[in-house]
Amino acid sequence: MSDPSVDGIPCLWMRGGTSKGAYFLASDLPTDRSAIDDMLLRIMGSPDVHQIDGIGGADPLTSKVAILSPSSRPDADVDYLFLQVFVDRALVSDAQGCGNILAGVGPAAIELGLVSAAGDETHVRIHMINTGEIATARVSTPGARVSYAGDARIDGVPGTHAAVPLMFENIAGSMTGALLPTGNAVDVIDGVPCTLIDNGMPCVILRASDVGRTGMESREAMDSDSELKARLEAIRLQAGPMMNLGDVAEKTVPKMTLVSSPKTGGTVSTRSFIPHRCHATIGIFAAVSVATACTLSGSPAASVAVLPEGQTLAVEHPGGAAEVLLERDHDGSVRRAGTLRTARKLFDGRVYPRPVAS
Ligand code: NQM
Repeated sequence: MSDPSVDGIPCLWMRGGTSKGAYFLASDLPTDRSAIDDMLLRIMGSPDVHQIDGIGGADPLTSKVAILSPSSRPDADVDYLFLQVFVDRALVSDAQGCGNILAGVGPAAIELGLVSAAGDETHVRIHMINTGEIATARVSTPGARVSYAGDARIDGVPGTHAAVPLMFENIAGSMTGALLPTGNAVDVIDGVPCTLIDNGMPCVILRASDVGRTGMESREAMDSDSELKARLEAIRLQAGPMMNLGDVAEKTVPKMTLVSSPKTGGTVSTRSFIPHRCHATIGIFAAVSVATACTLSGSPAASVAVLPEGQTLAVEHPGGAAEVLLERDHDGSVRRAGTLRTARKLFDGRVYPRPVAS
């Protein structure tokens, strides 16, 4: 019988948007979820703040996994399960999706032979198992091969790459059952007005000024602000059950996002906690949820946002801004959302999990 620690497992290491992760075929992994989780911890090098004995990058943004398989649904081409491998704890969570890692799924599905390239641009319909929803990615495939070269630029990633436009439909209530799981645009928790919202990602959105911050603090300043983090965690633990997420002490949702007025001509400025570290940019579904909150009159986000004339909202973050397209119905509700990402294949080979006994 083959021993993965000795023989290795096929693995693509890719950047998806502003995150990095390991992309696997489900057929190359154990079938049992707890065996998968155990193996992923040993692949990433968790639990260890440095992930020194694994391929994880010692940051939640680079300790991510996509597992791909042939689609189980007629309206999709590929199934994508996202798993967040905790850095410093022996935990693997499927309690959220990831729109940045999603950007690599279309290219990876073609590279791994799950989807055939069709013309210069291949549309890949992705069933996101975590939320049960479908995303469509457009992948550049000149000559029937994935091309990562192009002139698209996203903030948080140096240089330019092939664009991977992503579109989402019906993502409201992705994990909580409703866009506003409490039915309110504003709930007050520990005296702080918050919007508990889920348009692709469960998020708690509050004004930075309501917790005594400007919202322009750097990622590093936010990460060392233990007083703020304790306050946000206390709000988050109360918001979890209110959002139908149960006890969220060991979950990566809801995300906590501080909003303030835009500083560089965008719609709103953010600092997003995912949930215990400040994001270097912002998650894609988190950005869609924040952008949606900006359209809810009376909400903390709407009170600081500057809404554009058109459908594209720029969600500012510590590394620039993420552009979110919101297509709204006559009643103002969001029908479709989208964004533009890039992705790149970084390494294609075999990965060797730490042996079980060591
Ligand atoms: O919200 C980080 C990321 C994410 C998630 C996180 C994401 C999303 O930037 O769709 O992309 O929220 O943990 O990879």
